Order: sequence, then C-alpha cells, then structure tokens
Amino acid sequence: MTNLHNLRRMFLWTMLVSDVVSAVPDLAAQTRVIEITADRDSRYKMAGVRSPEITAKAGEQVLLRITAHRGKSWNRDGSIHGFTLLRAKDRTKVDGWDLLLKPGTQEYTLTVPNEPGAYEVVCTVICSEDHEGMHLKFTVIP
Ligand SMILES: [Cu+2]
Repeated sequence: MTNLHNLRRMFLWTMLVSDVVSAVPDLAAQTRVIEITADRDSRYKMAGVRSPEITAKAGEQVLLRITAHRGKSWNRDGSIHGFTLLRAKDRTKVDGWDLLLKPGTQEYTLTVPNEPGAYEVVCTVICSEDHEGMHLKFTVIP
C-alpha cells in the first residue's frame, strides 16, 4: 500500500511540474506581437490597415516588432526614427516607451501603461520635412 501511495504522490508531482513547464510557452503565446513599419516617408504603417492605430489592454505585455527605413535625415547616433509614447492629456512620456530606431527590424517587449486612456506615439528624430506628421494613435483600454 505504501508503494502505491508513493507512486500516486510521484504521479501528482509529475503532473504539477509538467503543468508549470507547459505554462512557459503559454505565457509566450499570450504576448501579443504588434508589427509596425516606420517608413522612409515619415509614416508609421501597419500591414493591411489604411489608418493604423494601436489598441492595447492596460498592463498587457506586448512585443513591438518595428521595421525602420531611413528617410531624408537622421540622428548622428544612427537613429533614423523615434517611437515615443506620450500621454495625450499632458504630452508626458511613458517610462520605457522612448525608443530610438535603427535601420532594419528591432523588437521590444514592453508593458502597456496601467492607466486607460488616449496616448500617442510620436517620432523624435527629425527624419524629413514631414517628420512633424509622424505619429500614431494609441488607445489603452481597461
Ligand atoms: Cu521623424
């Protein structure tokens, strides 16, 4: 009887461990990937969308995959576009969301602000005469 008892305990333990292990890829799968192009014409673009905007859940983890193409001008440090998240109400920057983009594809795993509301992504690199118009609507939902 003791052996059977031990066997049962071992079985339960194995189940527990395998649950924990299988939770890891699940977590990765939950991270939403948002693909954006910061284009040479000083526009943010998203495939298949005419006027791109981002909607995300408060506190959600997202993976930004941003591909940047160089416009007419760029920063001395090689940054060709920026990707900075501002609170719409007071234009303050959100911590951790102040990105400088290099040519090519780059990925950032970031946490969406906890406060629902209107935000805006803006470019911080003078990338062309159209730089001022380089922004993207970003909405945080509860
Ligand atoms: Cu710009």
